[in-house]
Amino acid sequence: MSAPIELYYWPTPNGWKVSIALEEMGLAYDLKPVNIGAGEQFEPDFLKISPNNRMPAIIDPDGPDGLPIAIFESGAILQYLGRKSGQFYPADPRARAAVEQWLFWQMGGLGPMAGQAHHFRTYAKAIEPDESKLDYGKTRYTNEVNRLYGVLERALSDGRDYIAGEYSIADMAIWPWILPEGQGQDLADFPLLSAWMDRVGARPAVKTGRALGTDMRRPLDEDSADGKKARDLLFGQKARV
Ligand SMILES: N[C@@H](CCC(=O)N[C@@H](CS)C(=O)NCC(=O)O)C(=O)O
Repeated sequence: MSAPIELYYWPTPNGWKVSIALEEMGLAYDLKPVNIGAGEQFEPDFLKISPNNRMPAIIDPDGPDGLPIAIFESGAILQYLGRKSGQFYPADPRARAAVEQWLFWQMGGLGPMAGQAHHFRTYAKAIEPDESKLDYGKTRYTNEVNRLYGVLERALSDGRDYIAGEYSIADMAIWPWILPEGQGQDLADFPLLSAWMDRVGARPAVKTGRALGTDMRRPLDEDSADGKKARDLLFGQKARV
């Protein structure tokens, strides 16, 4: 039996992708919390693993050549775990391309756009007291997330149960990012997406992965010294060279 994978993690949508995948694939892991609200993502040892000062990241002590391997970026981690376990990432080139297009769609579109929607709708008012200055950003990203929900709804309209056909790492990447309340969306407008959310969310591994470390997280819009410190750390970043 191989040594547990080290999971560098904080309970956020990008973190959940990997905790869900590890649970689904039945891979043993050791949780290594990275409190991004307290600045632990800037610690030199973590930056050696994840030079972008973002979690999630993993170290697999038992890499492809038998040596340890460190990986950052949730999409790359999902692909790695899918290859390692031989699950949820089909080897057939056509099926693999179908999974990858949705995985990259999440990484380059839904994740960043939904992240900005959360920022302008929830967190920015604690930084910019003049809320009228937030209106353009709020509308821009809320509309874009609405468009992206529509893309998922149309994809699911051909009767498929999962986004790339069979259940895959693409579902694991997208599911944690459908958070209608914080993104200004109403799932009643997207019945097929809503049913897919329930279908994926009912999986025991998804429930376990989604719940990992829930008690560690503090709301970023919290009116407290910790909340302010977290916002300064997360939203005031410039190059650190
Ligand atoms: N593209 C990256 C994004 C990861 C990311 O944005 N992680 C956030 C939390 S969801 C983070 O670690 N933030 C720390 C920071 O902003 O300093 C991935 O998918 O892994």
